[in-house]
Amino acid sequence: MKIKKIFLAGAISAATFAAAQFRQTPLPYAYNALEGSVDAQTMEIHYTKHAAAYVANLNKAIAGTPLEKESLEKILSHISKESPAVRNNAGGHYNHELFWTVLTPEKNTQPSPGLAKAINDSFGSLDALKEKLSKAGADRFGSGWAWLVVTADKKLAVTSTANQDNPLMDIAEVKGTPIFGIDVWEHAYYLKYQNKRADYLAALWNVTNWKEISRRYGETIK
Ligand code: MN3
Repeated sequence: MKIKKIFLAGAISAATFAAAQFRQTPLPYAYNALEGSVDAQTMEIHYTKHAAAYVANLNKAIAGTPLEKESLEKILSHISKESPAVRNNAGGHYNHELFWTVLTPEKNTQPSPGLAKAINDSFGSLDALKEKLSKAGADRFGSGWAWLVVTADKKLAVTSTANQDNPLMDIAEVKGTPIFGIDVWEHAYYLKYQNKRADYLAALWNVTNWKEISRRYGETIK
């Protein structure tokens, strides 16, 4: 989310507003809301330390550059021309803002009829899609993300990226609009699951927000 710079006629100096172009959206649930799948301590550290650092470092990296006037999506679209600091932190901010919204304490959310049909057409079944996404997350060596994306031709695809890269970046192997993403950095699961990334991935299906994923799908295929 971008904050518009507001300059009050001489009352407050421009410098007061020079920082904090991008900011974190408040977490849409309590730190302990996903207990059972994601423990409260992990959620709190993840949101208030890791994700907060990405946005702070992004703002630092773009300060005084033309990127200050661009949307996050726009920056990601030409990331190959930017510094590693912009790449890592713009990606990190985008990815986490998405991640919080595609999880929910609400039980048994379901894909919309339109998304359910697209999933069946592309993967055979919802279970087959889950298996493919979990495998993409498990197979990602080191840190990164697994993604469900809508490609330019409006098809669904599963992909994975390293570090804080994502499918909106011009350097991505598989490009598309992410509608679901799974953080497989150790910071996302290590306190509760230690080395058992597969257990974390399996548990996330209990808190997956299919309502929000369906909303994003609908927006993307418009
Ligand atoms: Mn993370």
